[in-house]
Amino acid sequence: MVKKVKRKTISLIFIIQIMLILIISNSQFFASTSASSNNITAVEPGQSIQEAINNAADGQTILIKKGQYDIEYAIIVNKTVTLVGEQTNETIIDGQATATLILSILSNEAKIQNLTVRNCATYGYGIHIKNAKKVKIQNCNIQNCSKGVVLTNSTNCELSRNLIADSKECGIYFPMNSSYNLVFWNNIKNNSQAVTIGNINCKNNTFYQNNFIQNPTQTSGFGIPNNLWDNEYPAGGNYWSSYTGIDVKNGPQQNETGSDGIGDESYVLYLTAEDHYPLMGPVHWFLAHQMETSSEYYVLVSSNVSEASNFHYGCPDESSISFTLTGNLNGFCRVAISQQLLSGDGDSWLVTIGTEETERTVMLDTNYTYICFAHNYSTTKTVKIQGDYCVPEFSSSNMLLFLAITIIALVILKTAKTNAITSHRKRFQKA
Ligand SMILES: [Ca+2]
Repeated sequence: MVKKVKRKTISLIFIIQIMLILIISNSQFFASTSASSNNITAVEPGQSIQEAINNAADGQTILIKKGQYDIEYAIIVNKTVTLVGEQTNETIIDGQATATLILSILSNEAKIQNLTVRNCATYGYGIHIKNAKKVKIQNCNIQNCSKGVVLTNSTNCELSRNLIADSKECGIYFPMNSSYNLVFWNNIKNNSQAVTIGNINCKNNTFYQNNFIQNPTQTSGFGIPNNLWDNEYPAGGNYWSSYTGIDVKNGPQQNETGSDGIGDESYVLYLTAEDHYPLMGPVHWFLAHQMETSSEYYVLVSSNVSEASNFHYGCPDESSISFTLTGNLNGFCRVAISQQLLSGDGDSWLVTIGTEETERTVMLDTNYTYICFAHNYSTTKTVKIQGDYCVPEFSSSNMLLFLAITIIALVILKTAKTNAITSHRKRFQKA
């Protein structure tokens, strides 16, 4: 009898654990389906994005389906909502050269993701963040406006992974009182001026690991010197297509022998401002792994002569990443890997190009490992970088849940066993 109960309970533990594994592995699916019924509303071409915002509650996500949305007047985001396009290049909000503003962001912690915002009227703004904090603009294309993104009296906002291009006046504009904003991993391209900081009361905004490409004026305005144009060493500053320096030294002072993918001389901006660590090659960022919506892990590849593509994250089969380099292959490559994604024991990192192991230098800061190596090949090659540990399959919260369920199951087993022994004894005593 006791054995029977025990077997039954062990089966129960296994069933619970298998169910748990299935739930964890499908957690994103469950999250998205439950969210779609409660927290996500969708807008399709022909419907009004403004109406969806008006009907939304704070915290809601508005999914904008692929297609073109022509507008005449600004869409006003006055709630803490997330506007997310289905696909950046194919989800287009078009000002038809008549809208003087396309997206007006007035609310704290609003998020704009995966949208193309384009074609403002003369002197028009693409996105204007006004009197707001902690707004995020991510993975958007902002094109063909007079000013691409404007921040007025706004702090702690984040612009990342955007393309800001073809602005008649400037790509990013800080007219007044906007401080402590972060601008990183953006392509800022073909704008008359890339960044204009008009007022000295715009301070401590940090610009790093952006690609400033073919902007006739990279930076302008009296506020430029009050802001930060690099993220120290070894994270570095930005890629400037107009930088002409060389790279044969490394270290925080750039006085040690050997290149590191960072220009040996500062890039001098407007007035006294400098990017102390200009990158020698444009940065490509790859989303390597997404555990939960809040945990995204990136790898950045920067090369002075080659294009990186076909990115692959090898976990859990092996603790590695790989990518292909094409183009003129006689140059260097600098790879930044999130330490939460992939880490190594001290100097154990292994870099292979094709099948050959190559020399590399390894540097660390709080969040990233920076690996630099030269490549000197005439054909397209696959680069593989191997560390020791990759991000585990279960997040810590899931592990705790797993542990809790196991403990509960063990308690059930123990209770069932005790009950079985007690009833067996009672029956024995009666007999
Ligand atoms: Ca250097």
